[in-house]
Amino acid sequence: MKKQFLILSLLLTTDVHAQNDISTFDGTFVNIPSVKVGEDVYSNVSLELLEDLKFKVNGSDGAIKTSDPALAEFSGNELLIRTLKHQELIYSNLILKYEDELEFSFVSADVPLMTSSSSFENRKTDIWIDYVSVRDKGISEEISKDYESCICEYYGVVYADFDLDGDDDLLVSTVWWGKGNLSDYTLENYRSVPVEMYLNDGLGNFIYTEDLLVGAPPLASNTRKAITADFNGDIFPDIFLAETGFDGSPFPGATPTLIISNREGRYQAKEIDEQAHFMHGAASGDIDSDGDSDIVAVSFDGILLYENNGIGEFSKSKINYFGSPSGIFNLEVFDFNNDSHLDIITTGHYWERKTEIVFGPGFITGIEVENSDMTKEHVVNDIQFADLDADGIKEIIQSTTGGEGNWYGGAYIEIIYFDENLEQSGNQIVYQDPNRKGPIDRTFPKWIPWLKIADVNSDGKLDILEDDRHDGTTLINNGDRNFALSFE
Ligand SMILES: [Ca+2]
Ligand SMILES: [Ca+2]
Ligand SMILES: [Ca+2]
Ligand SMILES: [Ca+2]
Repeated sequence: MKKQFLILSLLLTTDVHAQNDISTFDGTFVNIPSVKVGEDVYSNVSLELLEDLKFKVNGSDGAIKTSDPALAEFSGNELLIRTLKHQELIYSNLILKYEDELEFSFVSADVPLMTSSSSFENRKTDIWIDYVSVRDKGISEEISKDYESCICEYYGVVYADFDLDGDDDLLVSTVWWGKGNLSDYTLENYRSVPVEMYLNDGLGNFIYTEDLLVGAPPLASNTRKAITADFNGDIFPDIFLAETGFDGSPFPGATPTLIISNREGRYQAKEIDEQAHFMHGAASGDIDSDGDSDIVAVSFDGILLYENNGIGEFSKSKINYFGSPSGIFNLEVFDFNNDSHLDIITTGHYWERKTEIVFGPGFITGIEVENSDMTKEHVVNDIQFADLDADGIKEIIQSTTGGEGNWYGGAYIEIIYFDENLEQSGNQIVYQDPNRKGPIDRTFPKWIPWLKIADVNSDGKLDILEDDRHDGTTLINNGDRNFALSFE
């Protein structure tokens, strides 16, 4: 009996440690590790469920005075519980109204969009927007003035439910290009620029906000790719920016930026690497299968692995397989061979280095991907994976543009087919415009930085879209590997 009790209390202790920083509901009791009441924070507040969605305070471990953020907040009238785990279900923004005699009644709660540990999965969203028009004009003019920048193009766009109200919000990270004609693009003039957060009002409008940020918006240095996953395991989606820094000789690089949530769902920048890297791409996923989201990044210093300890602290190593990173500029992390281990897919200057799929968990073997003759001299900007022809095998869908001699000239979309043994079985160029013009104030969408795979006409078949809706490049999947091109 005694022994059983010991085991039970050990289990409970372990459980409390593991669940330490998340509010839970076990069907009877709500446990909230920290509740802010005025200037006090109460720890381990327990509420018992009574009838009719009423709760009664069951006890707590007492209060300390602290300005630390807390998981819940009591205003005197209402108790706001920001996140709550009940078995596998997650609720957010729970509001309980104070009745009296330490009793509360349930008012409302949200169900947040789920965040995968895979940044590739987190690229998927119902939203399809024009990158430039979604930005708040006042804010882009202010940044443009304060930072002497045209901010005429950008690649850092993340869709995530930052306020956990069930719809995707946006984070946009622009780049500094001076006046835009490169006349003033020097290391001396070069600036980092603030990121912009927009909340979805549920009606398709994106409202600029700094309310979810601790202090001023973080500055970013030429963000080439922005990714999202919940790196610290608190349900709020976090952001990692792969930044190149000044994009010219001597390529000094930049320290990569993590924008991470606290207990109140407010965000701040955190340095996870004191070394500057010229980082052109990144993706995240649970590379080491320990339950958290690790980051793989391509840099001039190699293909880097930032291994997460579960609370958003990372240790860096290099993935030796790739050797010199020369020619590699973009990557994704995806389980290509369906063995439930994530694989790393690298690409970039195809003529220098072919696209490679390197298999996890060991990352000691890989296969090369053959481009069609038309795209062998190209830069591969983005790779997507989807089963477009419904044969149960995923295709690679890639966006390419001109390489040496015709840098970033033209836009192309190519599908690469594989058979059941993962042998490459065909290439298909589904879109090509070598002279694509695009708007005069931007260098894209002359080329296509990001693709989007979605069933845009709701016929059950996945279509290929340009992620930036400005031109709205659309390839409607008619089945049988037949695609019809249109523009929104
Ligand atoms: Ca939202
Ligand atoms: Ca988080
Ligand atoms: Ca991991
Ligand atoms: Ca795999």
